[in-house]
Amino acid sequence: PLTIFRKDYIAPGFWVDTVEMGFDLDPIATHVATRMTMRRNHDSSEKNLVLFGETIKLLQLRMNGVNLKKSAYSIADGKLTILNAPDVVTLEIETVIAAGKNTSMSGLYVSNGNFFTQCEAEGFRKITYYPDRPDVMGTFTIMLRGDKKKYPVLLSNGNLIAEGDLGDGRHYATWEDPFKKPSYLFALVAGKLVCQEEKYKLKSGRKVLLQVWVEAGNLDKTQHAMDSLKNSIRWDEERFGLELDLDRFMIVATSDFNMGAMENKGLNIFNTKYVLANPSIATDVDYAGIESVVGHEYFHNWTGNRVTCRDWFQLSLKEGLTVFRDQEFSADLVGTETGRAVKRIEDVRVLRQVQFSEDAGPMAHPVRPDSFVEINNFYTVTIYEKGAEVVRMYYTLLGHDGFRKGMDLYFKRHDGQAVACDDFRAAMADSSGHDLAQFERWYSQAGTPRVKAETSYDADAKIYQITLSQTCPDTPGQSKKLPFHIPVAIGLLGADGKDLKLQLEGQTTTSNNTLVLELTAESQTFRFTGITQKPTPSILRNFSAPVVLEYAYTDEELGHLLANDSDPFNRWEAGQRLATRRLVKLTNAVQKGEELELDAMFIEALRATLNDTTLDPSFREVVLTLPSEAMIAEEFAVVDPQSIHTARQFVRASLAQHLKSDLLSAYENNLTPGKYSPDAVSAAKRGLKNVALAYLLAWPDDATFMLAKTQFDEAQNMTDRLAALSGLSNFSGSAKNTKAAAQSLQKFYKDFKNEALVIDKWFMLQASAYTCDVAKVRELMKHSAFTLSNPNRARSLIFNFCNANPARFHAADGSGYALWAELVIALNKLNPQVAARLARSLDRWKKYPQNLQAHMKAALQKVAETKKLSKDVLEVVSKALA
Ligand code: B3K
Ligand code: ZN
Repeated sequence: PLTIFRKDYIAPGFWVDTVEMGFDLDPIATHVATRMTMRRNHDSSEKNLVLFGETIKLLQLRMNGVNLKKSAYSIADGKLTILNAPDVVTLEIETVIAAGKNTSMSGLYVSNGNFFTQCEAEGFRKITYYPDRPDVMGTFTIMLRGDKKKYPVLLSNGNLIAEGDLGDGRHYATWEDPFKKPSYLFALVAGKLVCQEEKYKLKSGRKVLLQVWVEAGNLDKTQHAMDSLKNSIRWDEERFGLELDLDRFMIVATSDFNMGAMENKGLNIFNTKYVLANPSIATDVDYAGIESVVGHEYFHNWTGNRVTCRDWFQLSLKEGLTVFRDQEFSADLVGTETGRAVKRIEDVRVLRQVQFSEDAGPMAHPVRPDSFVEINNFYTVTIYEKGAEVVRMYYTLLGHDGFRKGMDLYFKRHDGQAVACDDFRAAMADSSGHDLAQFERWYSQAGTPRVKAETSYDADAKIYQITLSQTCPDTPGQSKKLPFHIPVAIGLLGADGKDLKLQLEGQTTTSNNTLVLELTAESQTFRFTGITQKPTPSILRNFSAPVVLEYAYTDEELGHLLANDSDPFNRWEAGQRLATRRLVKLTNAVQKGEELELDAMFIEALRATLNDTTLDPSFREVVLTLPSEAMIAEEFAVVDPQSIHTARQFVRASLAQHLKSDLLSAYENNLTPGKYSPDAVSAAKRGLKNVALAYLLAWPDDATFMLAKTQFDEAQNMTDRLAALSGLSNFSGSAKNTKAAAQSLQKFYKDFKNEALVIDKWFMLQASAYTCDVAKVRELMKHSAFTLSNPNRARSLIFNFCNANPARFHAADGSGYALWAELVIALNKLNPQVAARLARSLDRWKKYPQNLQAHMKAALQKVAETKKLSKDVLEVVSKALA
């Protein structure tokens, strides 16, 4: 398939001014009539008028009032090219779409009898022929026509300017979006929906209409999304001075959606998973997820919609920045310093576990890629989460106010434009005077940099010296990386655990706690003066850069940091380092058949944290949570998933055994009786209590079993119910109790069989349990509630098994990979985007032992050789095999 290169960017040959469209909605054949006015871009080397179109039938094409003869244009490879078009053009196009048969969930499609669209990145071309690229922006007026009974609600972007009856059982609605936008932000929704709505007063006093649209029966689950939307609007006003620019803002939920949500102008379309919540179906994690995704899509209204991307290589311009904004939004809403740190820890966990792994695999790409085959494959953790880290580094380098000035300049310069990552960097540099030239490499070079620290202390001179050196591994197509501009936030702890005063030799700036060092060379030495005792360094505070930090800490130093560091992130990090060290050693011991033992130092360090009631429960929870099996795998050149699992289970059981009474008290002391509330304080208590419960079940007896069983039976909310069920379904105790656990699982299904999002959890929980092997997955696939064609359901069972149950997925006989290949091939026919996501589960196949590699390679080849493979899947598997 064709590779598209960033260097080949050419400005569009024609601009679009206005677009008028009429839709006659019908699942079998939706007719779309489009009229658009265009004018030549004299600055472009593209002389032809080029439109894109895919999977649609062209009925008519008129230019400036005249039907175009077949000889006046050509259609090939998804492009319609009109030769010798005049400078000013009105095009009229009539197309037909078989929306009811569109299982790709891109373009116009039908879900539960309702129409939805998904146009990012290139779905609009499945609706009409159009210059479907983000740098072409037009003003859209949309008329929707459809059966009154089947499609009582007709929605599109912007403002409703007319509606009425058509007399033939149909009705119409006309929508006008006052802002020019690229086609990827177009949306329509039509069908049977109901809404919760509210008039909301902006800071400026202007009133706007907010709506959350769902299927009938779900109106008891929209309040949290509405609250999150109002919080988002207020936060963007307060933190960035950005106001909602529309009179009406709508969120619509659909259960068939390829990703989380989509920021279409004024008409955000959401996966139900990120809208619907009430205490009986949603967990604390779900509530937090809804808040952050509602925020994310809302924040796109400025970072993405008002200022958009020139081309898809610049995707991180809007995604990295908007993820940074939603992370800050969630952190600000929690409010406390520890709350912020815990949010940071959760975000860094995802980055390390998923993005670092992507960066080390065959799909590694820079934050601003140089090429792609299928753009939908590049909505990645690198573009999103690493992109957010890159934005966060500006924030760290320029400070709170400096960053805000940069944002202000960015909007001042680029409102209404389609721009590039370099334009954002220029705004940050020009507004602050900070030299950010070398910072460009964060956009152009892939791979996770490694920063090595070495220290020495000169007691006589009272100088503490730290040498930082950086390297970055080769990635596909890139070797010999140049040094990055890396902010390294550092503090030095004295023996009493307090921060020492920092003064860099030859510099005037001092700090009572943290200084940000700027590492720009391959290796640099920094000298702190006036240091009267040998300190313990706290390096990369708050994870100031997306790098791997290597420093030869002793266990004593880590214990000191875990007990005292004023930077809660590094306090947590110290605990993780202690744990990782032990997990690696124990994994090796498992492989050698040696006896396993957990040392007292580690157990006591965790006991102290668990019992320290001055610490926020959410912080104690994250310290107590061991690195995941996937994180431990990253420590090995050759990964042995079974041994990792055994070692980790051993550590969990040992901790449970030694900390039993402490865990029981943590459980008892963090109950949240009374009415459920998803607020941070109650959620933190539930989190700690449920982590304690999970540990207790790792060293089970009848009493802990009963504790879990009772929690399950009597739970007043989904957080507690699911946590108990998860503990029970991972339970390995007496036969009688195991049977009771299985009954709980059945009861859960019966109680919630009409709540799709809960049934997703039911599949998810089973798929990721160690008790679930390949045969069990196959059995679950036959369950009447399972279907591959709903992405949420496919993800809940299949993706969770392939990605979150490594010890079972990597079965020695290769049966996990055979299942994977079968499902990638099946999904490829239905939904290439979802198939390509699943295809990535074998990315890291070269990290496994020879026998597993052979099975994985065979599975990859089987997929690669499949006929009619989408370019989505083809790109992923061919890069893996390259
Ligand atoms: N911008 C969309 C993602 C579109 C994915 C297209 N395959 C959601 C978001 O990032 O907010
Ligand atoms: Zn986004």
